[in-house]
Amino acid sequence: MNPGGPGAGATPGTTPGATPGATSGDTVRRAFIGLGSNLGDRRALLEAAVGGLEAAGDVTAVSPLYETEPVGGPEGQDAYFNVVVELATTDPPRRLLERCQALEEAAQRVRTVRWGPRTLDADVLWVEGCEVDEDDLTVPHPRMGERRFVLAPLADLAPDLVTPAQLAASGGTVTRVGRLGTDSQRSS
Ligand code: A4P
Ligand code: MG
Repeated sequence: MNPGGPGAGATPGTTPGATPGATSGDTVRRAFIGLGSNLGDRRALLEAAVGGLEAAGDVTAVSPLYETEPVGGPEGQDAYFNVVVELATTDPPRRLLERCQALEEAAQRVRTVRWGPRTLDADVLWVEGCEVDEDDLTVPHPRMGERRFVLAPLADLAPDLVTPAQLAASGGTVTRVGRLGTDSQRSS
């Protein structure tokens, strides 16, 4: 991640000058949510999640759809579909986490083993100007800088936030497989 802007050379995942904690309630901020699915009708589950995120503000962009190799977790899992969604939202990070967890619940996600197969994983990746370091919420997402399944779709939407070197150094195989049906009218 390079949230300081082009050429800032920031440490991946940090936001120089960010105010810790929540945002004020009426400031519209750019935010990115990562969505993944490797169980059930992956495409339909991601499309439903993107639709659900419209309650958080304007969905300003949805990345191309990627099929990605599972990172971590038990052997033999099916491949994931992953996308990143860009929002213009007044929600603070914790409200976005609540929305993500509600979407996972709506997808009837069952937790068995960490990084095990799931109908939906919804993570708060980055919120403009915000850093949170609490027991149940870390923003920017602490593992995003290592993961190509996050950085590739994020770089499609926000080349100002991901340097080519960060993308090249990230791990895991990802393949672009088109787009979700919900975003054909959007610009990116
Ligand atoms: N949590 C803390 N910070 C955040 C945040 N920024 N966004 C807490 C979302 N959640 C956050 O998550 C565990 C706890 O993380 C939550 O209670 C929340 O309060 P979880 O969703 O219950 O469990 P998890 O997702 O299995 O754990 P974890 O460690 O969050 O996993 P990740 O990092 O979300 O990775 N491979 C591919 N190819 N594609 C994927 O999408 N996803 C994962 C999950 C692993 N491998 C993958 C993919
Ligand atoms: Mg998660």
